[in-house]
Amino acid sequence: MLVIGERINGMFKDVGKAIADKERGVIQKLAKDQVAQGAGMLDVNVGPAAADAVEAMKWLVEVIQEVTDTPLALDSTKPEVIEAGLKLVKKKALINSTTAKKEKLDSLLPMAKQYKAGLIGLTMGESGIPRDRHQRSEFAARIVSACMEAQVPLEDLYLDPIILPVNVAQAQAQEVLESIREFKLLSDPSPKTVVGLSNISQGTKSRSLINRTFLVMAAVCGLDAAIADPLDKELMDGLITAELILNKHIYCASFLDARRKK
Ligand code: THG
Repeated sequence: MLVIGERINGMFKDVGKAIADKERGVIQKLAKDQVAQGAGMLDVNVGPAAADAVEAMKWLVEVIQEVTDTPLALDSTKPEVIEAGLKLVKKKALINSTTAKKEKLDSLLPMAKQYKAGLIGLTMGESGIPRDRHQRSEFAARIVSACMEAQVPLEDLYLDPIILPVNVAQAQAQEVLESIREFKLLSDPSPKTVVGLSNISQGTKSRSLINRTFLVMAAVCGLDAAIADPLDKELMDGLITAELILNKHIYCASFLDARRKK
């Protein structure tokens, strides 16, 4: 499974402050540490407070790329912020994200094509957050057909069923797991699937335990990628162990040491 490091997000106090005060070292350490602990991609989100989001995205992308060439997921609700990042990336990037709304698809699909970027499709539309697996599939199908029309390769599409916090929307977690299975049936080649893992535990105690348990369950359903915290060692060990049991790698007595990043 691809782990997309979630920590470079202005939603976190340390990162919000680093963006405001231009503290390169704070961002560069988070970039290096996440990669060292197993992130195959880094999410980059300037957060809600950034005074000039376009400038903040440019600064983050440049500062991160000075210390790693790990690909970046450009995370913003504003297409102009995403495009500012796309202009600077050295590796194939992931646009995070479009929704099934027409105006979002109309601006982000041509961007994915022009910059040869991957694309996350959040399965929500005009009516907002999906109610159940059926609405998720409906939005997913709209995103898949829009990609086909715009000639964005389906191999580049990651569908996101949208995880909600288990303390306020308990029944949704199972809907998300079913959606991960169902999205695979929408097209050939299948779209990939991704979740923003830490959403599930927002506002709860035992965050790490809830995140780790859900990630293992989602792995069984065939989840391809998770925006998650690779600095959570127990999360990463849980994932390695789930993938062992799913026969993704060969057992040996030291399977954890063998798969852990040094
Ligand atoms: N799907 C996609 N992209 C996403 C999400 C998603 N990007 C953002 C988010 N969801 C995934 N990333 C995070 C990052 C942080 C947290 C949750 C998800 C988080 N932050 C602490 C909180 O809110 O309690 C911040 C507290 C602190 O300062 O320490 O939980 O679903 N495509």
